[in-house]
Amino acid sequence: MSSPNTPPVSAQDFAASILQHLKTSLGKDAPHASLYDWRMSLSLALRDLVVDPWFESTRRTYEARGKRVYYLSMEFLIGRLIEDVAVNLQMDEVASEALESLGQTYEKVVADEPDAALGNGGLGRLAACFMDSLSTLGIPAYGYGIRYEHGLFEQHFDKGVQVETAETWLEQRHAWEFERPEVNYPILFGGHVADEDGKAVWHPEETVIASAFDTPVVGWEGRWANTLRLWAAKPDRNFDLESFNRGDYIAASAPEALARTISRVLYPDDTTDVGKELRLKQEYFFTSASLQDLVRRFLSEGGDLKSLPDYVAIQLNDTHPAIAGPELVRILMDLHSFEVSDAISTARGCLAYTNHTLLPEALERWPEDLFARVLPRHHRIIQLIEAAHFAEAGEQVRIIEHGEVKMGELAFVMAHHVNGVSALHSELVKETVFADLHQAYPGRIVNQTNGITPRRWLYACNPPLRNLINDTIGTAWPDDLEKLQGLNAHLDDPAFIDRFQAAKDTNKARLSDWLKDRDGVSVDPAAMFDVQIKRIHEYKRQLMNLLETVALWNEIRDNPNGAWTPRVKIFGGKAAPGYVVAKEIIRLINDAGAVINGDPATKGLLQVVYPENYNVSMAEVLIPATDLSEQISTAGKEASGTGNMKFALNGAPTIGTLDGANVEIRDCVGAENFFLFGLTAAEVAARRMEPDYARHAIEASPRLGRVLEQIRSGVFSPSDKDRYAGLVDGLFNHDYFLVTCDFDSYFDTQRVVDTAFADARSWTRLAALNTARVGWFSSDRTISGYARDIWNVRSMLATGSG
Ligand code: 26M
Repeated sequence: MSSPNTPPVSAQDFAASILQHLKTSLGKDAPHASLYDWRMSLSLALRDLVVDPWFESTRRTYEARGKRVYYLSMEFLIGRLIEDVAVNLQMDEVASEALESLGQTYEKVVADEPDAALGNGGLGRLAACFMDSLSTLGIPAYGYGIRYEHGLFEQHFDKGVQVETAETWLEQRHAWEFERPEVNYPILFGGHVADEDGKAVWHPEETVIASAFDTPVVGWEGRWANTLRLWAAKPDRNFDLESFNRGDYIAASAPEALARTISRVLYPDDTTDVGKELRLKQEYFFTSASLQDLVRRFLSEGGDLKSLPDYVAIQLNDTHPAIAGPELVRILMDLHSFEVSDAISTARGCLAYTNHTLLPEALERWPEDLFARVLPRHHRIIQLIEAAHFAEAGEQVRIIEHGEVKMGELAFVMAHHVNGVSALHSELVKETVFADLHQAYPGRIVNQTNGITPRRWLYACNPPLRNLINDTIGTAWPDDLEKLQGLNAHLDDPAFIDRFQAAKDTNKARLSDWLKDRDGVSVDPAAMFDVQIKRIHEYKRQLMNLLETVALWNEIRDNPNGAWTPRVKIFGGKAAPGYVVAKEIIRLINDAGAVINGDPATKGLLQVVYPENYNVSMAEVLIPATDLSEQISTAGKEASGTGNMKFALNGAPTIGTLDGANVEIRDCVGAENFFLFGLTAAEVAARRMEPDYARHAIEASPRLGRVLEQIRSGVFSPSDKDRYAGLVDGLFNHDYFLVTCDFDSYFDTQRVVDTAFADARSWTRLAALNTARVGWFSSDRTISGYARDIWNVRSMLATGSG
């Protein structure tokens, strides 16, 4: 493997490798090659360089026979990979040079890659950051998930209204994966359970084959590479043949149809859709395949299943793979003759569960009859698990209750550790959703505050700042992010602050060009770029941001000669297709934006921009160019947030509530360097008890009342004046997320931000201070915490870093 900071190949040799792939893998010569051909050739040439470190890591893992991590996640929100791999292999400059020598533009080729959008938002992106850190830290690990044919839908705006179309990333060849046609497992569904000689025997009705596709995940400097194994569903040919031989041609195609649907499409919700049978089948499909795979590997290495917990750490990314508990018990009991109590304790020794939300509508529950129909054996096993749990902890908490199977309770009971994703969230997990189980199993709930990979979220996406940091504190920071603290010593150096400002200006110019090229939108790079990008959700309160925007518009019109700080309000994010209120909020942002942007009275002072189809690669352009990070959720509702960390790392101060990881970000940067507003989680809970709290808040705020009246009366929807009457009435009557209560505090704090931003030098110092002080939020730190507190696994790298 290469030594630090030395590319493994010269630009000349790499150009030759690209040309070789162009010829032998794409069947083209340079004069006839399309952008796609060049992108594929570049990807394959890079992939070649990953294979040796990958084999070496796999060889050492098998040799060491140590414990391995299995990260089970329905979602891996990866984004593009060319730059990620190039950066991790120190090949970014070489790749760029090689392509230029072939007459191509590296940036254009990189931008041709479709995002692998196999996730909805924070939970899926966290899984992708964790894979990067597991490899960087040299921890033997496999990610397991689903190879969706269609990732998250594409979002378009039709007159401001969100319209969804199918995403089709696999219509083009996917350069990074290796198909493993020999790695197949049968996944069984339905049928019935019979008692045969005192043993429960499952006679399933349907079989689907899970087939593996492997993507190497290379860590920093190519020191280690793990595997992301995604399962694709295929029909069971044996089954086909049987009915085919009976002459029933039509029946023979039925399993084909089921198989193809299972890995067809990512569910686009980030709340549960009760009773969707296909979703349950997806969950069982990938969980069963993953467990069969890891058990087969363990046995092939001569392991004794009784000692499985010494060799296997399975992390459940939310409850989506919670069926892993009963499935592992089934494998141990039905296939390996374990006693029920041994099976349960062995499975529990392997399993840990991460909770990502307290929102009741996001906690998975399955109607018991549906569950028993799809997974009859697991239904029985869950009853055994519940009985064992009652014997151990008493009968306060049931797993099956009111005709529903509660996946959170199942995951909790079957896990040796349960973790929340920020300090505040983990405490709330103990006090609310799992209060009774916390009493029954004290010590089981722990915290692991989320993190982000600094390779993608600073080094790769922000070259100007990366270069400044390298020049200032050296190059050891990408895998030891606390080293950024070294920047603190330079915060009062005018030359450093000038360069920091120049880096931000470069990024803002780049975003401005990108907006112009893609959407034809012009923005003033001198204005404050105020950015809120995330899924559209009532609790995240994009609506409050929009209300503040309208209030500011009013204020500027009332006082056109005031010393206003020019702002561009940038929104980005998708709503779940069935989430009606979220879609109304999107439409209102677009409608209000059109009116405000068309108003000559506020031109140059206030602008609303909402680029459609927000995704990982859009985030990589927006975040480095951001001046102000909006993290304004109702306190107690955002489990952690990870966008908040990305902004701070890239030098954007936060306006935010005391919610999720905001609390810890504020601790790191210092209270005086964080624009805090709003009620605390405890105050939120208390305020909800007060009768008519929203009405009172509106009556107490003429500024808010005026904005709501404008929206209700059709100022932003003149052709359809009542369009937003329902949305506004909702705020008066059931403002569950306390938009009205926090509005004044938010507006006032935004004016403090205006004043602070007007002093350019001190603002830039504040921005740089954010970068210097948030190194703790590296996902390397998070993964080290999981390895130490939950998994009991160690790095394979002699010089373990981070
Ligand atoms: C469930 C059922 C059917 C279809 C989809 C779902 C589903 C998918 C994603 C439910 C929840 C999902 O994600 C929740 C999520 O993204 N939570 C976020 O997790 C981040 C990482 O821990 C946190 O930073 C965010 O605060 C939290 O909202």
